[in-house]
Amino acid sequence: MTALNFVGLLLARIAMGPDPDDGSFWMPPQVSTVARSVDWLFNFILAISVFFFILIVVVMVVFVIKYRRREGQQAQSSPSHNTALEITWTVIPVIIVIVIFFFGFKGYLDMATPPANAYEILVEGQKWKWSFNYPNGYVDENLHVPVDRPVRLVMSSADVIHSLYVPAFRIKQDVVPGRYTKVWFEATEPGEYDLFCAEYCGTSHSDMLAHVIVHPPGEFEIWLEKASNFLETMTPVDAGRKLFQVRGCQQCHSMDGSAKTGPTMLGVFGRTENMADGGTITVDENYIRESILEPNARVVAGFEPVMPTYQGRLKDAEIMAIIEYLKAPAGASQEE
Ligand code: HEC
Ligand SMILES: [Cu+2]
Repeated sequence: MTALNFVGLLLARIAMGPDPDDGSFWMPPQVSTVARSVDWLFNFILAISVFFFILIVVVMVVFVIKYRRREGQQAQSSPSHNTALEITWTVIPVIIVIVIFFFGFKGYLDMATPPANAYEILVEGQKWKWSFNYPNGYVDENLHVPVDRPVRLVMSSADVIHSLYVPAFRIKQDVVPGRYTKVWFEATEPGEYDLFCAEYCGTSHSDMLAHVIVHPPGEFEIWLEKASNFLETMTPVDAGRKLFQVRGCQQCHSMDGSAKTGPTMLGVFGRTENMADGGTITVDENYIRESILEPNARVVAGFEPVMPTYQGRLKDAEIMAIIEYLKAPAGASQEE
């Protein structure tokens, strides 16, 4: 974005004025039960900082001018001590800091303690894709939730540290390999919101995006039911294409012949591949299955062994669908 564009956008934004649905000038809309108190504390700290910044700078400038060194005047030795002044500038900040701590800690406790009846969704971060695992086993690339119902996310990472961030909900939580982290929220307004990875996690970190879809009352269950049936309602090739996209394969494997982090999947089936150990293989169903479940068993020459295992994460029927997709002629593969 050029500087001029940016200024243009900024002016347009100011001209539009405040729009409650759209958030404030620098804040996204408030769409969770905690958003209001987070913003309140943020604005409180901001106001205090602005107040003291102006106070200190103004006093500094006044003093610099008033007490500057002048021709023919002797510098005076400064008084060593002013008890009243020192107590004042200690006590006032202590009180402010205690108030900030009180509201910050109270907000933290609210955000760290999910209600017992929260709906649980398992989240997995991997380079560079989020997967959201619903209680019936269905996995989606976006976070779908019902409105006005507490939702708890239990999160882990397949590789490096990621961080789940939903600005409209004012929640952010690291997602760490080898342990589970949790975060919860209750969405207050149906709609579609952004979800980001907020921890730099490598080459395509900035592509690690998803949507949060907050469903109006009653519609979440209908969506889940319909979405979960994709293996029955789609052809294996279509289901495989969906899985290839939703489960993050396409972040590392292109369908256009170019190599990314992993080899291209264009025409992979039947291809003769040189392996890192010097041997060769011909790609068939069993080899693809092995590559998905034990990616490091045989590594393709020229690539790093960085593919995460999908053991326990993809069902047999899903692996079958992916194989069918990779077998399909290029035309079928390239369709969106
Ligand atoms: C983080 C990047 C990454 C992700 C995500 C990933 N892969 Fe891979 N994949 C690789 C790399 C790198 C290789 C080559 C090294 C190796 O063989 O382990 C590879 C190898 C393969 C191979 C063997 C290819 C050949 O030419 O012999 C297949 C098949 C494969 N992946 C399928 C998949 C599928 C299906 C998914 C999704 C379910 C997936 N990969 C997800 C990085 C990834
Ligand atoms: Cu990430």
